[in-house]
Amino acid sequence: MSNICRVSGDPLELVVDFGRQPLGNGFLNQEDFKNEYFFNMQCGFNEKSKMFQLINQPNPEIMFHENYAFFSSTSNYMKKHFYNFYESIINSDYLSNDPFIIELGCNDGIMLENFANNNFKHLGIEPSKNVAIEANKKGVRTISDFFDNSVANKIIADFGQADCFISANVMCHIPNIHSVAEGISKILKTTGVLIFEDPYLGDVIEKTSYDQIYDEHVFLFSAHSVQYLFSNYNLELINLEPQVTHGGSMRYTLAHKGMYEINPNVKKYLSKEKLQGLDKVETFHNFQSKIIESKNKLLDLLNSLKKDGHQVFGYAATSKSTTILNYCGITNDLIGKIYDTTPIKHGKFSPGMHIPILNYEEFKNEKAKYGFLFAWNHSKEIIEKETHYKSQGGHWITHVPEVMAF
Ligand code: JHZ
Repeated sequence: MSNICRVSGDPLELVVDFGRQPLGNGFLNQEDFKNEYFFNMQCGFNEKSKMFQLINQPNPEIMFHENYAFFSSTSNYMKKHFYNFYESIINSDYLSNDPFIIELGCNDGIMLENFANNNFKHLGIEPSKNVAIEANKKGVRTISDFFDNSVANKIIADFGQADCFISANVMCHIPNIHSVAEGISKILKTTGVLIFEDPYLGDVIEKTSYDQIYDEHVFLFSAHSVQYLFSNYNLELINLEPQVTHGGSMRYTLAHKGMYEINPNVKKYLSKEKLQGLDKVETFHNFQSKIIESKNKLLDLLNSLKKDGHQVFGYAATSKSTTILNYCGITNDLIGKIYDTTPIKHGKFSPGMHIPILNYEEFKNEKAKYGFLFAWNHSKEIIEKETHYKSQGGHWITHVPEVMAF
């Protein structure tokens, strides 16, 4: 275990401790219970880099492999979001006449297929082989690799430099971020831009959405920490655009220093972050207290429902649910099953607490009156889809922005 900031190299201060946790996406069969992988999930903060991060993280090969359980295209809303993202790029001033777009962590091609379908020169880089195969099937040219500075050299030699290097919900997964940032700075043309989005630290603190923290998310970024990190490679923040996705994300645009005008949003969000205390370690000690409060309220609610004879089910076996279930110690007498749309998860059990994952098709026969909305970030889409459940007297439970049943 190393408690050194991955960005500044200074010591990290321990701010949040979740104890022993399994892999967020480690859905498993019964015969694998005895060999299940656990690690000590603690978070640290460093006031120099302003980077909130896991103190130790499992090796990438343990998390991202040929059986990786997350396929991006499970949400229609996200498909639309990535189409809009694509449109904003092609309508921007950043592209040359024959632009080359690279996406880091393209998953099953949910974003790049928009470029591929419209004949843009593109390349996806995706370490999980099974999802990379799906992307290639869709006509998205994808290589399966972990991107870093040396892979950047190879891509430049084979394909040339990029106009636009994009990534969504990926950068915050990468521990060797310096090598990635260095690779990006050289892969970008002089006029090239890096545009990426990830769950935003400001939203996580505001909503106490601590379930955004699990093995895969080694960092939770803010404008301050992104600015600090990329300034080492002469890349400057030129825009910040908040997104509603994943419970509150931020889209960061960076370019070689001095190439573009800086949007006023950069100043605005940096000031807002100072007011919120995202640059100060005390904020994160307070965050730990709020997490404990949220956990206690959730357990009170689930225990009182159990006492009243209710059987609660879970809706969507998200990675986030792994943190809630294991940190709160929610056993299958409190939540008996979880419905999910991803075939690879069906018939398996949730990491750590071993709650059975059922095919979403069976949800239509569900009679229970309380369901925990583990995909609270997709609540608009889900509530619209499941009006039937509510109209028959069903209630959703959430812990964001506070614990409640509605
Ligand atoms: P969702 C993943 O997190 C993992 P997760 C990863 N680390 C990351 O950063 C984000 O995504 C981007 C199910 N579902 O999107 C399908 C339903 O069953 O919140 C999936 O199993 N019904 C890469 O897992 C899971 O939810 C539905 O109607 O927390 C995906 O959950 C919907 C919308 C989803 O991401």
